Amino acid sequence: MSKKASELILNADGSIYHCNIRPEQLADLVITVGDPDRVAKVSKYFDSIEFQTQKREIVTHTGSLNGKRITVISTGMGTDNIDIVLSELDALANINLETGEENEVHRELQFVRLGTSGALQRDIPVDSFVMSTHGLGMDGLLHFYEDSELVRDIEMEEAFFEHSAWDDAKAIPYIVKGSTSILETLRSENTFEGITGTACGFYGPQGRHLRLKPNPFDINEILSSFSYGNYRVTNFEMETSAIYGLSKMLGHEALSLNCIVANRAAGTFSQDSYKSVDLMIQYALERLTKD
Ligand code: R1P
Repeated sequence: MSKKASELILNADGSIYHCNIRPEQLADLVITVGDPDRVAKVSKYFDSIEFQTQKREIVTHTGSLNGKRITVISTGMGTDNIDIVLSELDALANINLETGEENEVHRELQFVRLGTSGALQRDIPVDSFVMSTHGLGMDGLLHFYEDSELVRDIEMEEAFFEHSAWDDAKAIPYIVKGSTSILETLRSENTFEGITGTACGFYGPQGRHLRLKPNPFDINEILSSFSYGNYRVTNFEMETSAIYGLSKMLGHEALSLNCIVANRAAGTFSQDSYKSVDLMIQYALERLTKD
């Protein structure tokens, strides 16, 4: 089915509307980061950079390391931006931009988020790294797509509804599993694993009380006390559930690795989060590009 100009929007140079990228400028391995300044902090470790662009908060560098081609792109904060970036990168990979037709051969992308996050469990210290076995989305994005139940873990969702007595006035939570193969690539004695809660904001939606009282006030306790089999909720951030849900619906692999900059249970914050994030970047690049 071809697309109207208002649906699949291109810039004058043929690049896609928000990301400003043409298909040949996108690598199959895509590292996503929230902070635009983090893009150069990743690509400085590349052996070479072949392409750079920026539009709004979306900064992109494509290059290679140890013979592996990589695109690193910033999404900005939140799942609304993830909807834009993931949809446009998939279009670059799987739609003929001249005809608007879907390509006959599917091109699979691998998304690895290198983010920052707050731990919800006291035993996960600041400056440690957490991989998301699942994304637990409280942002509602996936419900705007038909057939999202095909990629969601419905049984785990039901266990969470029962545990949390979730209030219907808010977006219904959804749960999607991450890529097992990328998780195994990144797993070591230096990594923690668990369900990552994805919130639609930083303050009220993550239970932070400045002047306005959050509702529910105890969202962190609701999450940290939930377990399902061997899984527990380890951390809170703002992108993973949407990355997992869209990736899976579009036929891609995705895994989030977050550096813990705060421990919400202990009330602590990293003394040097820039250094910890840099160590996470080096750790991930080494594992993603070794044979
Ligand atoms: C909030 O400070 C931002 O930091 C975290 C959250 O998910 C949110 O985007 O991730 P990034 O450091 O990757 O942006």
